[in-house]
Amino acid sequence: MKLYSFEESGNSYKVRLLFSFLGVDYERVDVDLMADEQHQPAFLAVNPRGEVPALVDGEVLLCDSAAILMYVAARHGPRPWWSDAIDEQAHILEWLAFAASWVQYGVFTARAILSFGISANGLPHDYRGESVEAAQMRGRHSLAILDQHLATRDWLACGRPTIADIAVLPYIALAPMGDVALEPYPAVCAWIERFKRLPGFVSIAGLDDPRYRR
Ligand SMILES: N[C@@H](CCC(=O)N[C@@H](CS)C(=O)NCC(=O)O)C(=O)O
Repeated sequence: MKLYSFEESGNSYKVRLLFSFLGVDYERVDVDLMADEQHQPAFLAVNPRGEVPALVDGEVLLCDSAAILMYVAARHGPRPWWSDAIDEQAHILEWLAFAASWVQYGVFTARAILSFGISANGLPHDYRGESVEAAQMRGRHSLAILDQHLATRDWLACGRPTIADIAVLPYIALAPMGDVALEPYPAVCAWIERFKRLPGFVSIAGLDDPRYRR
């Protein structure tokens, strides 16, 4: 399997985490987002969306982290990271959707603006019309939702670590890079620490030092 990825991309990191947890070898192709390689013809021929991650597995091409997580987890499972039970699958999908909406347009966007000096996807990198305050507000709201959910459970779905946790955790744990503090959310902080102790966990720049800037 070939993974198109960028070192500091949290969405790419999700897939690298799953590969590491599974102990699966893969070929990694770096796409430099800061040099705009994602918008050059060579990469657009792979992923017309101009985004990483993208995964190629034989004839299969997948251009979204949620789809890639599901595909890889199912191929190497379905348990523990995915499931063969339809109710568990639906609960995992609830959180994959949360990652692609609340998280992407909340803490993801605040981090992109403040730590990378760029706007979020779909806009030119130098577009300055996006509001960091709105992204931070949405980020804090999503943290409150998560904190309430995790106050009575260790993992987001199915009573075990799944791709739901892998999809949601990275940008939440990186929220301080967008000046969104985690301290007011103790259940979220405990979940992040639990996740870091999973065998095979790998880190990303900014996780332990939120002052990290591009
Ligand atoms: N829905 C996509 C979003 C992927 C995404 O946001 N990718 C970012 C990096 S984390 C990207 O490639 N941005 C391109 C750009 O900023 O031009 C997914 O979950 O994979």
